Amino acid sequence: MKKFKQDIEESKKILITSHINCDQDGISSALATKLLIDKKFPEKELLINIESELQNNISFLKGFSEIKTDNLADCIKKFKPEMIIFTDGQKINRFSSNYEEVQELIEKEKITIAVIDHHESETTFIANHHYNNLRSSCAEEVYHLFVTELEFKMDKDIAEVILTGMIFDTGVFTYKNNHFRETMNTVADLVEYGVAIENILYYKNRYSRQDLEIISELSKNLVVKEDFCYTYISDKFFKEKVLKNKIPLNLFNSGRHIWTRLFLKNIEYCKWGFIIYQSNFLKEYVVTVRSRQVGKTAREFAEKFGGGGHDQASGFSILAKSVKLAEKEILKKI
Ligand SMILES: [Mn+2]
Repeated sequence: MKKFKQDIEESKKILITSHINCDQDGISSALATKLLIDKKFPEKELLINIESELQNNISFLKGFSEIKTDNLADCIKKFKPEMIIFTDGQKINRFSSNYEEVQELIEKEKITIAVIDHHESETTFIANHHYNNLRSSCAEEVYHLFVTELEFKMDKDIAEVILTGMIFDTGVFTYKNNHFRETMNTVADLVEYGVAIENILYYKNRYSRQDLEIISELSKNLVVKEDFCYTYISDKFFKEKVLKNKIPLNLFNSGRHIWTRLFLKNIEYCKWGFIIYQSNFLKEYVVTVRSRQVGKTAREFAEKFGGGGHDQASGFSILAKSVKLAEKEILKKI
C-alpha cells in the first residue's frame, strides 16, 4: 500500500467515483476518500463524480453538495485525472452506463486505477491497487486503508462520513458480520472523534408526510391471519394519490419500503407477510413478500406465482382487474 500512497502523491488530479444506483455506503466511501486525501494533500485537485441519482437522506455529510453526477466517461474526458479511485464495487460495468468507453480512456490515457471494495464478487478491473478485506462496508475499508495502514489524519467530519456508510450498510450493525469485533472497535474510534450516532440515525429514520400517508393506508388495510399478515394499496388510493401525482412515484416507493422494513415481519406473532400494490403499469399488481427465519420462506411463496428472490425477501407480480381480485387469487394458493 506504500505504492498506493506514492501514486496519490504523484497525481495532481484524482477522480473518485462509486457505483450506479449508488447507496449510502458508496457515497460515504467516495466522500471519505476525498476528504482524507484532501486533508493530507490540500494542493491536489480532487473530484467526486458518481453516475447515479444520489440518496439525499445523507446530504448533511460534509462535501455532499460538491458531488457531480455526470456520465463517467464525459467526466474523465473533461477532468483528465491521472488517477481514478473506484469505491464500493469491483466490476467496471457497475460504474457507468458506457463503461467500455471508460475502459478505453483508462488504457489510452494510462490512468492509475485504485479499487476499494468489500464485496465477495469477482473483479473485472485491471487495477494498479486493489484493497478488499471483505469487511461489512466499504466505508470501513476506506478507514482501515487510509487511517490504520497509511496513517492519514482524521477529524470529526470524516468520522461522521465513515460511520454513516457503516451504519447504512450493516443495517445498523444487525447483519451477519465476520469482522464484528473489528467493526465495533472502529465504531469506538469514530465516536471518540465526537460523532453522534443519534444524529446519523435521525437522518436515516426521518419520515416525510407522504411516507406517513402511505404507512397509514397500508396499516388501515392490514389483515392478520394465524401466522401471516398482508395488506395492500387500494385502487382508489393509487388512482387519486399516485396517478394524479399528489404523491410522486419515488415517494410512493419510499413509503412502501418503510412499511415493508418496519412492519411486514413484525406484526403480532406473524412469521411472514406480503403487500399488494399497483405498479405504474395498470392492472399489474406487484407483491412484496417478507418472512422471518422460521417457517415458510418468502421465496417458496413467491415461486408459486412465478416469482423469486431470497429466502427472507422476495416478490412476484400478478395480473388482475382490481386489487381485491388480486388478493382473492393470492389467498386461494395459501
Ligand atoms: Mn457497500
